[in-house]
Amino acid sequence: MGEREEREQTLRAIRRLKERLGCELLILGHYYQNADNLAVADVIGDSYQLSVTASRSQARHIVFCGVHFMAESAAILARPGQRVWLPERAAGCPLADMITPEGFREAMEDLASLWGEAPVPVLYVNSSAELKALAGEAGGTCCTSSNAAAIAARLLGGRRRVFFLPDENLAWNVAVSLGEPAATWQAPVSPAAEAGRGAAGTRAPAGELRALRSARIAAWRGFCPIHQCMTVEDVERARADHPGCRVLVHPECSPEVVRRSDFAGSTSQLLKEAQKAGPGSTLVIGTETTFVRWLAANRPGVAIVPLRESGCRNMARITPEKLKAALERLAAPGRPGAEAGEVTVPEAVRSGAFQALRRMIDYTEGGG
Ligand code: CIZ
Repeated sequence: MGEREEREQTLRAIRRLKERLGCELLILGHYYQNADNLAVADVIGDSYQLSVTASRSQARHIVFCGVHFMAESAAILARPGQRVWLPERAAGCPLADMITPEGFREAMEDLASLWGEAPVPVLYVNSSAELKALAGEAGGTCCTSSNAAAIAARLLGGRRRVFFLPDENLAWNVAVSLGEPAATWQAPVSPAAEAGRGAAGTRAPAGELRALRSARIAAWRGFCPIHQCMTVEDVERARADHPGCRVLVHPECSPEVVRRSDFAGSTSQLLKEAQKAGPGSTLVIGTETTFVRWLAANRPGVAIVPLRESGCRNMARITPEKLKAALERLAAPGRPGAEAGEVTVPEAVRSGAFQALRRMIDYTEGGG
């Protein structure tokens, strides 16, 4: 059997399983998923849209075609009795792994002493449930790239200083868009360690420390490898290769790349820009390649090309075969458990994490 025929067969099997499971099942597909998974998903969206959909769904089984933190967010927001499944456990997020609870606590304490007030943590949803719980318990909120600037503006307008984490580029891009002073937080080095390195005894050059003291936005030093690799040279090359093109990038790209682009926005905002583009126009898009190709396939008449080939390997782990296997386990008699890819969050973590996600949704939907 050819590859295409095999794929068609898998998709037919998925559709049969969906029919069997009926309204018990909801398949969520993130925009970075392969086109086959998106073709069988019930709802397609970015992580914010999908977490809101999950929170409103009545389905008993939510199968998340995305990465672990997204399924975890759905599990945090789930109603009693709802269960969330990830077809491949190893689908993680390197950015989410760039901050630990210890790092969070250390930075929060240090900023509180530098600023003379506790910062409000604004935690990107690309983070673990444990981090979300810490942010929620500290009075903070989650954000995504589609609402980060609005949430920061609201908090800063209430005269609070914010600590954005873990994506440094997003933090700086928000600060630039709001015209707010920002600085990246660095871990203090103990005097003993400094002495061992023969350094002068401060943790950062005095200028950097001054900048941090007067900043209203502090950033954690994390990055998304998919977007971090996009460069100013890529933008210049795109303009030379496609005269008259518009360059659209994701705000996880560096501020230099954003400054040289025509538009920066979240995945769903990039989609809207592509939908608005006139026939015959050319868009060069700096974000995850699978998504850019999906946009190109769904927007005939507009030339859409990636700024740079940069695919998310973790998203690609959720193949149609793995999705089919996950549905087979749900449709089989008996009760599937953790070994079948269930994503659960302990209650002690869930309550704080729920607060952080709920604040984001309330701020964004106008209820908070
Ligand atoms: O939050 C998401 O879904 C991602 C990964 C990016 C975005 O901009 O929506």
